[in-house]
Amino acid sequence: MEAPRFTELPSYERLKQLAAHPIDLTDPSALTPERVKTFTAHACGYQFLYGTERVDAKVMETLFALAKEAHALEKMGKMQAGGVVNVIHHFPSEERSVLHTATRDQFDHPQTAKSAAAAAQLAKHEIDKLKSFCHVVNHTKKFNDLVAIGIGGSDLGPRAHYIALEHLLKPGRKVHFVSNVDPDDMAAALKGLDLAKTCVVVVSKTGTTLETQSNEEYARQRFVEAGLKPQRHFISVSMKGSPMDDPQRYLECFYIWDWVGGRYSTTSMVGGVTLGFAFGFEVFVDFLKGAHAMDRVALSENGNENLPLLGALLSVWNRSFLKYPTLALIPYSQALARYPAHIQQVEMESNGKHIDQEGRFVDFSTGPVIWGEPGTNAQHSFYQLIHQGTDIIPIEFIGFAESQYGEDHTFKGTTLQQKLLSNLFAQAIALATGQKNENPDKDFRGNRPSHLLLGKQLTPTTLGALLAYFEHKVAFEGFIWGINSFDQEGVQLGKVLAQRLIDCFADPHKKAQYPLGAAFMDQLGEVT
Ligand code: G6Q
Repeated sequence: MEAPRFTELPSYERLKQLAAHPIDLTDPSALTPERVKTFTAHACGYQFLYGTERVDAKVMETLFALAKEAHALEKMGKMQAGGVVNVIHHFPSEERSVLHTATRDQFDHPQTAKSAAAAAQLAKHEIDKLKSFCHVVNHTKKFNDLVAIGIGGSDLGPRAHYIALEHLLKPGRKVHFVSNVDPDDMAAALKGLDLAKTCVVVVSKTGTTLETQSNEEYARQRFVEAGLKPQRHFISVSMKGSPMDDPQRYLECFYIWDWVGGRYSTTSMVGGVTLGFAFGFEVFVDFLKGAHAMDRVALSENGNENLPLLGALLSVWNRSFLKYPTLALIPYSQALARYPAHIQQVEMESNGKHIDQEGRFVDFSTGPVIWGEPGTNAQHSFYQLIHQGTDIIPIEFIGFAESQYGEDHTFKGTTLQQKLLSNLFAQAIALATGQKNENPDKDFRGNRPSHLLLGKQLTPTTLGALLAYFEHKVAFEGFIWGINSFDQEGVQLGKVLAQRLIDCFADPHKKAQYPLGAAFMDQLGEVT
């Protein structure tokens, strides 16, 4: 029997009606201190404040009913137990388990389901290999620098999380990321490096991504030119049996598996090698612990604790019922400067889908556009549109009570950290309540929703929990919309056409077979 469409779920119509008259946050009696307290949930060291969203108790109750009707929690349970959730019924599809949770299911309450336990065992083997690798690097002092080559899911997560923990860098270590096939990316990364003391990790799940292969060959050539043997400096992270699973070419081969999606791979060796090298093995383990704790929370039936489910429900409310097309992710934390880019991929590649899991074209809007920059910088650039523009942009804020370095300065009676937090809280309030003014240019309409994930400090553990929060939030959205959040067919067409153009560059005679591409290529000759 076919699953009902999202729009056929019993609570859908009720939510549509409720969305016609959401709470007016500009009413002075609406956003009270009591409301802020009531609409707060907490787990894994985070307070989740959503009193500034356009929801009331009735809306929340109905959203939870919607999640129940969509079997969201059962689907999360099935996913973490190794069930085949990456599937489109009635059509050929990837038909796989989705078990990034197994990569960190190494601690308390491990999954007992057979496939999940077997996956966790495989992951453990790689974690043990990483431990030895980190030990050797520490004791031989062989490498100071690591060049990490990879793209998409093999780059964004490791890069964002490396930046997030840079304050913990081991003395003398540094990581340089190369993703773009633009030759300037590699040239800039290698500039000034002592290659004799440099390790290169090539990360590609498939081992066949052209950008990554091209960059690897470029880097290998530079090592050869410097009189060094690349196989003593290069390590790979890839699937068993891929072209990069080759001990002749690599000092070490780490493995991932088809049940870890690229954008969900940060807690596998895709992120592990980079984070372990940079910060030490123990830091990586703490990161895994944090992610695992949030994995457990995502299975909880307690709506006041299950932050990923709560985040997803607010997302579904804003997207499907209030019809807001984008969501800004604004961390008030410089360490999370690249986080929006990573979560942008996690959300947009997962939920940018136009069919549901039954293969039917959807009659509702799926994943929002995700974008963002760190606050307070963002306040001095695009916040004008957020406060007074004609589109309403919901915001997901992230903030921390304490800084990472623990160093600060008092200026005009307050610390920088206090100023940072004041700005964060003020924005959430100002966006919600607005401010009336007779001068329309100074009038703020308010009712611009946001919620805030507030933690004590950004540490390896809270960072792991944050990552898993977003991964599961995105998965819950997909479960509720009834779409497959785990494939990415949408990126294939562009890749295929790019290859046809690459073939035309290699053999200009082929241009005749691809006149449209040739028309673009011909313009190169017109550039002066
Ligand atoms: C992520 C995507 C995609 C992928 C890259 C790199 O979920 O599948 O971003 O990670 O295309 O792929 P490889 O790791 O196979 O090189």
